Amino acid sequence: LATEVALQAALSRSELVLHYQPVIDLWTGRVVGVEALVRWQHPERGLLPPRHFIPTAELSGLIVPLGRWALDRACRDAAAMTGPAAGLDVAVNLSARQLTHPDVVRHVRDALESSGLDPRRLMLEVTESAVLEDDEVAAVALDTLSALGVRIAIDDFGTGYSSLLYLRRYPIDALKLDRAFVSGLTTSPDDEAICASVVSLAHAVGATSIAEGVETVGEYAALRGYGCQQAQGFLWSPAVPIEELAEVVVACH
Ligand code: G
Ligand code: G
Ligand code: MN
Ligand code: NA
Repeated sequence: LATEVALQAALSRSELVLHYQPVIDLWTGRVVGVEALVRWQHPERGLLPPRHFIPTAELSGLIVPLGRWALDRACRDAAAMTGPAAGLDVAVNLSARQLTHPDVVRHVRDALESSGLDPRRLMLEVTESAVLEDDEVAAVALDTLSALGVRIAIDDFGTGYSSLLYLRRYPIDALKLDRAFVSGLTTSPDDEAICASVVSLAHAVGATSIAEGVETVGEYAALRGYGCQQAQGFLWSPAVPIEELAEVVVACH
């Protein structure tokens, strides 16, 4: 695992990069957005996935500057997207520490203003645990962000708890169905029931249903059958550098 000192240095040396995974509208088959996922371009160890350094960032509090960097970068990249990638929505992961940080609204507003990105193109992904950590503070932050026009998604939906309460309490625009359930589609009747239920729950509360980690045509067909609206996964594309995005968008269509 990365140390705090090494990660701090990486952040100041600009060794972090964002890759973008396409999100597909299952009805039209078109790419409608991307999820921004951070990687560390390590000078010796190569490209490191988030699990090597996000836990350290969370524990040390570096997740706040790291997350702010990701937010700024993603907004600027999205605003500058051209050709086949023009106008795509962008989803950015927000950790619990960011969501409950006193300056979170200012950080998001600054990222929008300095990039010129239409707030409606930005979706912030928060986990159930993030919302749980500081209920009242999270509620105020989410309401304020929502009023800016930014959309809010619950990431890894179904893996935390009290999920249903959040739907009533927070301005939720999308539910991201966790990969754990999606990978059981076509093999586990329980996972099939869970996926179908989350999709209809999303529909019932007026939220967009987004499936994660779709790898097979069978999973895709099942989700489409349940009425799931959007999906992402290796079936279409992993997260790719911004330079490759236009090409990937064309290939997905
Ligand atoms: O890309 P990969 O599937 O390895 O990402 C694993 C997880 O790392 C993501 O699901 C997400 O929860 C987390 N992650 C990726 N990028 C960011 C980021 O910019 N901020 C935060 N807080 N988490 C991220
Ligand atoms: O935000 P979250 O932690 O859910 O990020 C999604 C993670 O899942 C990313 O790290 C991404 O690299 C990974 N991922 C995306 N699509 C697939 C997929 O189809 N299969 C698997 N196994 N992982 C995926
Ligand atoms: Mn996510
Ligand atoms: Na997730």
